Amino acid sequence: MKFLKDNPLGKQIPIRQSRAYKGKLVTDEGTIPENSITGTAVSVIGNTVLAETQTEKGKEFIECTVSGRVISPHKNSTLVAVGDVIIILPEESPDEVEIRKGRVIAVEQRRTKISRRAVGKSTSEHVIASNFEILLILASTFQPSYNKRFIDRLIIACEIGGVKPVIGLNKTDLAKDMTFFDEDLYIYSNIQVPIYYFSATEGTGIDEIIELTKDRTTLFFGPSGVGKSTLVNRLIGDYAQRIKEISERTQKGQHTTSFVKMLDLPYGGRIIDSPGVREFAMWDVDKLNLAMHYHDFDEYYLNCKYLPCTHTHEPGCAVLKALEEGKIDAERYESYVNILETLES
Ligand SMILES: Nc1nc2c(ncn2[C@@H]2O[C@H](COP(=O)(O)OP(=O)(O)OP(=O)(O)O)[C@@H](O)[C@H]2O)c(=O)[nH]1
Ligand SMILES: [Zn+2]
Repeated sequence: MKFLKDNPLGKQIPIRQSRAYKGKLVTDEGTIPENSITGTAVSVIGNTVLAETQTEKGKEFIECTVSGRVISPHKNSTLVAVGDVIIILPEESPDEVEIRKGRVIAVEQRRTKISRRAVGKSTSEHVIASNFEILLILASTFQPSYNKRFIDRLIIACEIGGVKPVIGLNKTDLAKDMTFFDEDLYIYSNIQVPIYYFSATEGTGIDEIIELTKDRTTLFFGPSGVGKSTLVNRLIGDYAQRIKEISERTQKGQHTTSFVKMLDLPYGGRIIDSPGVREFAMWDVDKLNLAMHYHDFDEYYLNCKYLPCTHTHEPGCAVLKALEEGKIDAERYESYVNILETLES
């Protein structure tokens, strides 16, 4: 317990360190028992975490519960997210059990992450996954068609979370004319977001996806129907099915049809597969710093006459001027205003 020194009453008052999180006690510090082990959360369903650890026998999965007291540096945030490095206290179990059980006692600081605002709660962070390098924003040419505002939100979340965004446009086999997409997505190459064109069913462009994901951890994210499962199966095949079965068996009774999970790639590296998502409420962005995440506005926003400027109605706004002159893409500006309107401060 930390104590506050030199308080006006002349005696020591303990600083409140603990926070409650869905019935669990979350604290900043504590002691880690010697027999604990370190693992990575590969799937999280409710209070059950499937963790992967390295033992002398190789890779081992441990089915963990999250209960009681958990030591975590993260405040108002998801307690355990896929990708988190966790400290586990394993239960005593006979050697022959297929999957040992344990309890999550601590979560380490996240190196990178993708977060959105938790549904219905404007003050808490929902971490979709952590400790990975690339976000592959999946889109398709057709059924469903993509939404650039959604893509823009994810690009901002990447910048905040320290992750590199990449766009993957699937179902190129359905497109008669790819020049439309080249032009429509041109703005992203301009702001250094690479675009990968591929067809998960035909196999075209898959070598480039393999090269991109090799020896790294990549989160696959996009709306339902873009072909995420088809792509994952093409890259991994049987292994994806096996991890799904293990997760479903150990985490029985829970809603297992759609959950975030980390999978090994047979050629090295890992992917984090996530269920189809359409909505993405911004986390950790406010009205005054939003424009800084639109790098195509970089040249202009510091030249506005009045600062701070929201670039919506202010006289002498350099962003509005650039928009009028066609130097800023109208859809990108619309997407900026669209996010701005959802922010409370
Ligand atoms: N023509 C074409 N169809 C594709 C391609 N990739 C996927 N599909 C089809 O698109 C549909 C959706 O594919 P899924 O892989 O199930 O999509 P998903 O993103 O996993 O969707 P959810 O499971 O709902 O999250 C299926 O009918 C696939 O066969 C592609 O490259 N070309
Ligand atoms: Zn302005």
